[in-house]
Amino acid sequence: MVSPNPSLFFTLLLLSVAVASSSSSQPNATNIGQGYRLISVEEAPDGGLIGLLQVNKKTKIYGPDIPLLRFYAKHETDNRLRVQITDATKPRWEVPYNLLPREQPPPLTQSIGRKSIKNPITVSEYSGSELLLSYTSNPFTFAVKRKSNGETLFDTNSLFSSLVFKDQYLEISTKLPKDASLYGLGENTQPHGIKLYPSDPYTLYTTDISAINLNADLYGSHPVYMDLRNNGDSASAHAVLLLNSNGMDVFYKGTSLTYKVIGGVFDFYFFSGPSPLNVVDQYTSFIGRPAPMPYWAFGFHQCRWGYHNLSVVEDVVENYKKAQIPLDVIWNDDDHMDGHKDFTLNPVNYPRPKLLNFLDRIHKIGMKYIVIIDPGIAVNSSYGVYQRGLANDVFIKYEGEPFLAQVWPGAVNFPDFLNPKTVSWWGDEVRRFHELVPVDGLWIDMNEASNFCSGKCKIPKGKICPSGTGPGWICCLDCKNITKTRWDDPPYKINASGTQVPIGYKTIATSAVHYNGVLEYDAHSLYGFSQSIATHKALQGLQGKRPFILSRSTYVGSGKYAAHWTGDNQGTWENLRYSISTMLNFGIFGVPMVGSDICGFYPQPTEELCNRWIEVGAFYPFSRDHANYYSPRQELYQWESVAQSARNALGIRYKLLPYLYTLSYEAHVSGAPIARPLFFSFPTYTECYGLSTQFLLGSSLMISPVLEQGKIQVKALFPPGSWYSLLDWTSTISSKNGVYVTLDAPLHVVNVHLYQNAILPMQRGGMISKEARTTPFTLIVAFPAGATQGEAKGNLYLDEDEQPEMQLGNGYSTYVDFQATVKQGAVKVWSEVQEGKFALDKGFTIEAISVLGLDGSGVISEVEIDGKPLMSVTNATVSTSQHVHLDGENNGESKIIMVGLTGLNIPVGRNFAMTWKMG
Ligand code: MIG
Repeated sequence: MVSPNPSLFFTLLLLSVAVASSSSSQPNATNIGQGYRLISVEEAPDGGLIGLLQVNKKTKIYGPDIPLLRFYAKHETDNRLRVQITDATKPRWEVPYNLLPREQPPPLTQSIGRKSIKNPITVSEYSGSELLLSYTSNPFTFAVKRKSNGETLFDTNSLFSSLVFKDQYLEISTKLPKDASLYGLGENTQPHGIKLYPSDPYTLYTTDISAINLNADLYGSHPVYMDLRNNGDSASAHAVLLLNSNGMDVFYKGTSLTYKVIGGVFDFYFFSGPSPLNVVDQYTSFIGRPAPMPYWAFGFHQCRWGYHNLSVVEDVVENYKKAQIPLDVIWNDDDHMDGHKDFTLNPVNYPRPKLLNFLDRIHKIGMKYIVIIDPGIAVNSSYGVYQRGLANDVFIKYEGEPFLAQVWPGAVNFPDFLNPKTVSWWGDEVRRFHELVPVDGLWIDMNEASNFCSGKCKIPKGKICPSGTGPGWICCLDCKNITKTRWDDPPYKINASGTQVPIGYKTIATSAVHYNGVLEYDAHSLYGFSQSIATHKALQGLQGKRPFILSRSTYVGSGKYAAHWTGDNQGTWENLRYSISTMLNFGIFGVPMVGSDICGFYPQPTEELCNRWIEVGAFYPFSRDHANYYSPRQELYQWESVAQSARNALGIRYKLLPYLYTLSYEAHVSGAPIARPLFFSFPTYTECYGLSTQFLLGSSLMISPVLEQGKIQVKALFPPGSWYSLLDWTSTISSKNGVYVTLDAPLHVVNVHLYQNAILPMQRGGMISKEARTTPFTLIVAFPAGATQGEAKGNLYLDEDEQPEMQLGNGYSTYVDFQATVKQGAVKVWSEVQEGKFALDKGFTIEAISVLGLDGSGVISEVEIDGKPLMSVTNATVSTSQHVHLDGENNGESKIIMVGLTGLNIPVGRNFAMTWKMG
């Protein structure tokens, strides 16, 4: 041994001091071992690959190394590769297979690889799909390549970090090319917009800290990212999921990404894309397709904390009507409850007979009613829900007793949704409540889970804890910190709450125990997910309807059961901007039904901000105005100017409902997000990779809102091609290479543009979705501006929207493909209908068709429908108009023609074809 050079030693010492005093107080966690070596490998009985890994040199940092690991890889489909690394000798915690159904790896008893590795530097390959796996033996590293273009997607062969696998600390890194654009890793509020920014750790651990905390571990956990790379003329996207529910820090440094996870296993799933839509399709086919949503869920929702009694609620509904602002769903926060207890009604403020009468009235016109439920069940011997819970032994335990916490009703216990008995008890409580109050959906809040206390608590003797709002959130139980176990005080501290608080802070103690001995330490981030599944099951069992659930906490797979809102935001311009990025991320997470509290939760928005917010919020997939107890009232009618903006923006939304609903069908069958970043439609157009101030609904409708105070113009990016303004269809912007254009945007105006090659089905709109959906359709057909050749496509899905399934083939749905072509002046617009019976029975008709972007003099001839002259159709009229078309790049102007056909009466449920000639 050479003794260290004293001056070098001194420098090292200084360095380590510098590291220790930097933002993280942890020891520098890189290079803490020398990794593992592959000692044997063989083909698994299921066609996968199994290898054994032996640790190279043991270290004690963060606990002893697990000496022998099993490495398992499998091409599960042509576009999905799984790579799992776990202890070779005993099972470790994994996301339960019943919560997230998926293939099981071979049992560990089969893991003794027989073919021993002779040459320690072999690079071997395991192929079989678009994703190629290669690995090195010593140190063991693996890489995933795309077969078709040789691109390396993931590569753990890193100079600065080797594979580390301890009981409570797992580390692995991948290299990334400098120009990769990454999206995902949430839930967090990203000040830099949707594209991940090399910065602080992205910490994933479900936590009730308000959404105003930037870059912190918010309500949900989604350890998945999409990586989009541009190769000049083409681009390709893939996704990487680390299926692990333990707390983790993910460090994205631009050219590398390092996972530091405090438990479970490495279970990577690679999805090959190559388009962003392919990626979400592959991802949701694995984690579960987004839940079907009832039609009314796309209407506007009004909520608030602090509707003190039923008259206030009735008044809100009445005022929406008076102000002629659409409203589908009215919500109650915990104000309807008796002493803040779940599944109860306050007999004074929400007397049941009056509430039932109110619900009867609103249900008759098609409106819906949703209330909140918190997971904490009041500890109260005269409360039936609690009594039955105790009798069925449904609660999470600590030292053999139900774990005691405090939320709004005071002392509470938390149901353990991993326990099948809890799931049936919960179903029964939901059913009983539904008999008491026929709610149309449930809002599950505080399910991170949120607790006003920390540690082990007792009900204080001789002290009455306040319940409810105000002082209700101050912990009043007698609590002791729990630090004695390694679950409460793990060796590696994730950046919990953005400040490295203990992981049991204001939640369930991490040494508490679930069903079958599962530790809260492992299952923490699954709480809201497991509650969503139980609630979904409960609601589905009632009346056989399509459930609507809104959940604050989410995990991988939550979208199959629930919608999500982004939690407690602020009424500020920054928060309006952040809402777009979070919404777009949730589309990638497979939770497309998402929105933020419109006008902000707290504090009070300015009037101008609320105007602009409804102009964005009218295009959130889930569109709800919600406010805090302590905020002044902020229903859209509270300001005349906001009411006007709401009438305009929600007016557009209600005309677009058939489009939104069709998008929700696409989401359900293929995972396609409803609200999407622009790069989903323009993956090779790098200018839009980080764009977070505009977004698309579906593939073709672009929203370019005002997001800054005092602005009456907005500078918007228009990707290559032609765009038509929805305001009047007459202004067009087009460019060959994409262009920024400054648009007028007075206070009441939000700019929405339709892209070329699209056919948009619209209806007349209305005040309630139920009535809007019976109105006749107009088809907007958008060709490339002035092109002599072009085509356009669109589709429409209709069904009996409260049936549990959303699919064709059930006898209560219709699907229509709309198509159009223009070729040397000959225009054809037609439809191909599948299962037209539903649309015919309902009497849906098309009353008008507008065709945009045509070339010619404006005179048209030989108009025919289904081979007969149009004039034989009563009331049909044909009009043409000339419009100025702006070439955004050359500031040139040209004329284009719009053809309008009105007075039509074409059944949606039957194929039609319409043709004419442009003069
Ligand atoms: O600690 O139910 O995010 O939307 O109004 C607050 C009261 C509890 C948090 C939710 C918010 C809701 C509030 N809840």
